[in-house]
Amino acid sequence: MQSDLFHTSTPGLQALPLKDAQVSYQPDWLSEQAASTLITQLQQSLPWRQDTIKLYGKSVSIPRLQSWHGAPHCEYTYSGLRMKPHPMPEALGALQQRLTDELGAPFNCVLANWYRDGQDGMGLHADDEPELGEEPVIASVSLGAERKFSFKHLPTGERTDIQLENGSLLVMAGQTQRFYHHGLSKTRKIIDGRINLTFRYISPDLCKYTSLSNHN
Ligand SMILES: O=C(O)CCC(=O)C(=O)O
Repeated sequence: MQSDLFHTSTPGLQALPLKDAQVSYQPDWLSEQAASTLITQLQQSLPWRQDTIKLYGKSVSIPRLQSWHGAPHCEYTYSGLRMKPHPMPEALGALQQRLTDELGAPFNCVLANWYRDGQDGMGLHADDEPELGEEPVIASVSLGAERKFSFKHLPTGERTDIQLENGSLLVMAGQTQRFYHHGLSKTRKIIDGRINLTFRYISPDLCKYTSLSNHN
């Protein structure tokens, strides 16, 4: 369980009022300038791919590009897709170190998602793969176009939407993955791109498990 280590009192991070969850948000974790420079750099340098996953028995292309980076043991599986990590690029390693220092929680891998425009998105899901352990701390950095991010409270179906701004940090911890699904809805109104970086920690002891979760 990582949440005991997580600094909820980190200056700049504000707790969001979501019951049964530990979610906090900082709109300006990176300056606008730093976020704009970084998105261009990552678009040009990461080994982006559009993967195909099995969903309810059918092969479908996921509606975004992605790139998985981290320590060599950090293999990650979702919806039948097994990803071997690329090495952590310097720019992402620097963000990972800053998050570890500020939040007091360890991180050793990152999933980069590139939503090319509003018609790319991610279906509702929980980051509850066994290799992430119980009560994972997930630190999510947003670059580029502002997008609506939704939480669905599983016991009641209640939805909470928040706007994820350029340069923002969203942290999900505690029982968030147990009580909520989260996702990024599609919209025709946005034509600009967005990159999201979700930093996670995979324990070397847990990475042998295979994930059961399904999302597109
Ligand atoms: O793009 C986002 O903000 C969400 C990414 C996400 O939910 C995930 O990587 O599991």
